[in-house]
Amino acid sequence: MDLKTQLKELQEATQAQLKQMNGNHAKELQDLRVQVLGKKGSLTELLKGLKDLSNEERPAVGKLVNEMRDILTASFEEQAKIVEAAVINAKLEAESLDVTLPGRPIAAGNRHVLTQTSEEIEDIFLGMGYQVVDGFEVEQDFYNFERMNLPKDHPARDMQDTFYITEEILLRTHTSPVQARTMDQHDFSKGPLKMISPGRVFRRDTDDATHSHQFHQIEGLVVGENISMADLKGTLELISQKMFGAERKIRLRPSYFPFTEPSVEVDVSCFKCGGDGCNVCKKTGWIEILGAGMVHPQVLEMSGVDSEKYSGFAFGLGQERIAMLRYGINDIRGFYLGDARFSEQFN
Ligand code: FA5
Repeated sequence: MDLKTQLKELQEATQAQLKQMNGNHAKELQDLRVQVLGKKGSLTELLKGLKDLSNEERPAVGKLVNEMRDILTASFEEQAKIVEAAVINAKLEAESLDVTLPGRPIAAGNRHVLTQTSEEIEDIFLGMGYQVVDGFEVEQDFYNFERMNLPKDHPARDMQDTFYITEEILLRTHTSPVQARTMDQHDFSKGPLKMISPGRVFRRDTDDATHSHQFHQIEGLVVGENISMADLKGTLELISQKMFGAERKIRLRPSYFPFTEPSVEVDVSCFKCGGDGCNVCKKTGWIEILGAGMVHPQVLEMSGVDSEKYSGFAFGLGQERIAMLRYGINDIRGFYLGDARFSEQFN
């Protein structure tokens, strides 16, 4: 085969190979360029044949070789552009956003079941003209105990094992100190005091299914003229019916708190069995929900309230207890784990 034909064939074969290359062949393109146009490539190899040509033929074929090199170089450049564009397009396609796709839903949280419970109870009391008051979680021994008629060394302090910060400062063991603080502020000549105070309290209790070292209470206090035990009973009956169903009854049992006299434990008729006895009410037909009583005259007097003229009732309910009964939650620790699967059930 003469040199001209070999050159022609090399051109055709190279261009045919180039045509097939796309974005996946960037490396092959480079290899082929070296193979054909490189220092030790096919074209250089063919050029060695020039020396065998006659003096007349050599210039024409030499010119042809140069033209061929230009043509092939141009072909390589053209194909390199195509391959490069294909590589860029493939990248863009892989990274591109389809703005017509529906958005991913953002997981919305919901209010904690304890927050829901306290807001529901707050709503009921706000509807009856109560104010909602905040208290201090870090409290003085003075308000937590002494103003609640529990002087130092009073044996009833043992009922509320306490986290002390100093001898005089502690984490409050109940929401009752808010009673003293609000009575101190209230002007009784302008009307009765009606308040509730929800919040967190702390006790050195051992955690188990029904006890936690921190839990939530809602304190209630009404002080005015002619406030009687009947008012307390009516109020508690109403709250029980709102929280546990219209047919609920309540029962008051004698109890003891140093800051109320008389004191009662309040039971609500079982919402599961209606009072016949079941596993929820431990076969008694009744479920204990809170402690309450008539405010002790001593507690009124310590706030400068005339106990001859004014009387009042107070109650303190455990929020976890109410939520556990309502929703059939059998372990109090579930409230504090921060597990979304727990919270989602009460959405
Ligand atoms: C009191 O704390 C009184 N201050 C309540 C009170 C207020 C009585 C006003 C009279 C007048 P007690 O210690 O029983 O009472 O607690 C009230 C409620 O808190 C209990 O019925 C219970 O539901 C809840 N509770 C008590 N200890 C724990 C605990 N460790 N974990 C979870 N809940 C608790």
